[in-house]
Amino acid sequence: MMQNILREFNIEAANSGVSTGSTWLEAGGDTLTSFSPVDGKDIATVKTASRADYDAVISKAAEAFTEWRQWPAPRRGEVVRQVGQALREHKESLGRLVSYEMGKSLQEGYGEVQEMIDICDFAVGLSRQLHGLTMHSERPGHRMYEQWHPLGITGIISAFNFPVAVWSWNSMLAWVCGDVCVWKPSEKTPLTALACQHITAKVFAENKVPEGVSCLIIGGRDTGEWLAADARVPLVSATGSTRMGKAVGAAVGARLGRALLELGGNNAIIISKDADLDMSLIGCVFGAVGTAGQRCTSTRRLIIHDSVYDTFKTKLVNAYKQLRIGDPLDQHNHVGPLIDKQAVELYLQSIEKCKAEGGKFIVEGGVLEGKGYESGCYVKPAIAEVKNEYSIVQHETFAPILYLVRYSSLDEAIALQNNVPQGLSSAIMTLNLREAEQFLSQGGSDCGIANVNIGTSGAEIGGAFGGEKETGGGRESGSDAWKAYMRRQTNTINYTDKLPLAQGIKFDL
Ligand code: UN1
Repeated sequence: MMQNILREFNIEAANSGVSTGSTWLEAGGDTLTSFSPVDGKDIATVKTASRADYDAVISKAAEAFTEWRQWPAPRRGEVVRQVGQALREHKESLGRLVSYEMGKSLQEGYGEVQEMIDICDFAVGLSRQLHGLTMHSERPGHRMYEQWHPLGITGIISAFNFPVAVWSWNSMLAWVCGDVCVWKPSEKTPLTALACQHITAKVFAENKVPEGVSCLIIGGRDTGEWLAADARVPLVSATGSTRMGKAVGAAVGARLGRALLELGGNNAIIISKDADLDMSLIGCVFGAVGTAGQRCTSTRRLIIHDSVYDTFKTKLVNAYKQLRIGDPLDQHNHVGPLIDKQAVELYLQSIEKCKAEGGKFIVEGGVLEGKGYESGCYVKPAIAEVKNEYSIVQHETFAPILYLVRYSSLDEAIALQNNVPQGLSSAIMTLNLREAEQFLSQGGSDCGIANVNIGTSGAEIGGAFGGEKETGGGRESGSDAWKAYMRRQTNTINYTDKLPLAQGIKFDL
């Protein structure tokens, strides 16, 4: 079955990882092998970009931009509409490939492709709504307004956990905005990127979109560094760890470029004394173990009111007993593998650090062995009772480890929720209107996403996605996130035969 899917996306045993659209370059960099954490097999190899390949791609992209920016935005939207259509046709196979290469459940693989389809639809509508404001000039016979123009090359650095959706949030918006995209996907998930490039290239060729509007450069850390340092790339949108984001942000900032950063989270759910505990349970367990705890929005901490702490803890422990861990392509299972053995190592180290700091595990972790677990990447979701200030709790571990903290007043709960370096997603489970409103108020959650009676993960594409503090401050996807992909120009037009100066300044010759 997987062989058919690879064939459907023109993926061979050995591939080039550098493309400007329909053209695939003879890539000159190292070879990397894509490994499936599902069964531990090597799937295919990809040749990465050398510096010369990278420069060739950027030149092609820059050339394409001068043409693409002249296309009317709704016409660009029409191309994106067709990309959405192609994704609908390939949803089953692309979702399966995501699940196989990355290890998330098949349902979540499909869900990821659905997010791509949704952002295409959103971008199509947006292509007729890239509007600015008009202002009243202080001078007679003058008109002032602003327009949004295409920016140029958008560099997209994406992570393994949403190997294709995050690229599409960026690229679909960037394309309707008139930008061209150069995508550096995670080197852990190159094949899903190749598949997307093939899907897009076909639609683009049918619409005579210039070569260079959709570029792919598979490579390691140095490729990301080239993008970050390159003044020809006005915007670099990067998703990944805070460590990576700090490096990208500093390099882009040093040349005064624009960085859109979507980095780590340390997301908490407050379980109030007035929560519907049964309903809350689903949100908490899915948030903590879904995608094996490898979403930026995964639930890392539960902050539970004293009066419901023991009851809710018992419910959690019972729920965890029912979790089925195994092949994510088998829809019977709830939890798939971690991305690779290095992630397993970090998971184990985090458990040890937590224990050393005094954490008490009420659901023990561990690596699974035996039939079905040959890849060595399957781990048990774990739960520990901790103090919020433990250094391990302050840190994002990309694995299914859930920390429990108790509280007695809502002010204390909100302080605990905010008291971490990251600020992505947050939630409160409560049926009490006063509590919900306090949590959402300016004195409440300090995160980019704050929910009531749903968990921290699973955001819809219609809202702006991103967070504060070490999460990086960027916003992607819905709302007015498109503005990051364009340059704003303020225009003042004088339609009189006088030239009055602003601020009443007199300057007579
Ligand atoms: C991410 O983990 O980088 O809200 C993105 C969610 C998804 C996106 C997560 N829609 O969980």
